[in-house]
Amino acid sequence: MPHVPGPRGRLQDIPVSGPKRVLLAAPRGYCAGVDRAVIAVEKALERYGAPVYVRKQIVHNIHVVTELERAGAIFVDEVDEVPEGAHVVFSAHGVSPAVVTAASDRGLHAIDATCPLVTKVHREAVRFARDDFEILLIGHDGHEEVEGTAGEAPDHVTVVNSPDDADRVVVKDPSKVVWLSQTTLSVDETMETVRRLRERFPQLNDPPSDDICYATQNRQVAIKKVAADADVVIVVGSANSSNSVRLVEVALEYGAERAYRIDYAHEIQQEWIAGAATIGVTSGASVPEVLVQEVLDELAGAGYADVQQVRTAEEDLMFSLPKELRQDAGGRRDERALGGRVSGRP
Ligand code: 10D
Ligand code: SF4
Repeated sequence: MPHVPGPRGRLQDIPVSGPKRVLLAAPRGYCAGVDRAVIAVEKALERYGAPVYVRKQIVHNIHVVTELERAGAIFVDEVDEVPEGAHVVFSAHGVSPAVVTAASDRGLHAIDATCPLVTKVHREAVRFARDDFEILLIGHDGHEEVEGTAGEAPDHVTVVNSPDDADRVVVKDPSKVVWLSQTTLSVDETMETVRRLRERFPQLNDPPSDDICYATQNRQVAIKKVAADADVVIVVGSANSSNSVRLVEVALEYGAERAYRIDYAHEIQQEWIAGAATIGVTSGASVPEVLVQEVLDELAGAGYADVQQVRTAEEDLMFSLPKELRQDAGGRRDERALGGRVSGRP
């Protein structure tokens, strides 16, 4: 079923003390890695025809996945579910070398849509493991990105889930330890985890550069500013989207009385906005802008038609497509593959 916006006018326009307004965080929504991964699936469908298989959700957004399914993508959990010889796209969150090998053993044509900023963390893991460091990977156990990064050097990596985990983790040689992280964590919580690790292991090494990516950081900075002036914050993003869920937590920590995550505008409940003069709105890095627009329309119907954008950074990063898609069928370089499309960008 194609997504159709829910009925308008569900929410009532109840007066509050003072004028009603929306503070719309910017940057929000699609990051460069998500844009590239979604285009990669679209291009693979265009070039090879349906079906194209995708290992795991290409990005953690139910709307994106549903739309790509309608276009002919088939999402699977593991490569052994893909028919031999077929095309398979690896998701933006990355894969371990074991998955690459399993795909190749099966004769699959793999298209690697791993975000280059995730690949950067993989390379760091490989390098520190080669130099025989013990790697404390701060991230959420079971998240695809953490599985992929840890899989680069399983004998050297220990996952640290939380600041409390930092107090318990055991290392063999405290003089040769480094921390790395998942790209989509809360910056503040990660710094607290590092602080506690360093208390226990003073010789702890830092990553060569930030592992939490620019998009995650920018969206957190923007929602902090919005939350300070908002009664309620609404975050558009799916439940399994780490960076989206972090935005709810950050909003609550930085002054919003209430904060909610939704996939679609019709999920907004009347009681969430009751008495609110200012509603903050943002969206995770895997969320198309059309879903935010639907939220703004829904809120406008409840009297929140005054939308003020709060911008804390400009973003213009774009990644070229996965190398497997950069040549056209005749072996020529596909110029359309350079950069990303602009639709869906904030
Ligand atoms: O759960 P998450 O925040 O890592 O992923 P999502 O697909 O929501 O956002 C894009 C982030 C990626 C692909 C990890 F780098
Ligand atoms: Fe890449 Fe960051 Fe987007 Fe993840 S959130 S896909 S690391 S740019």
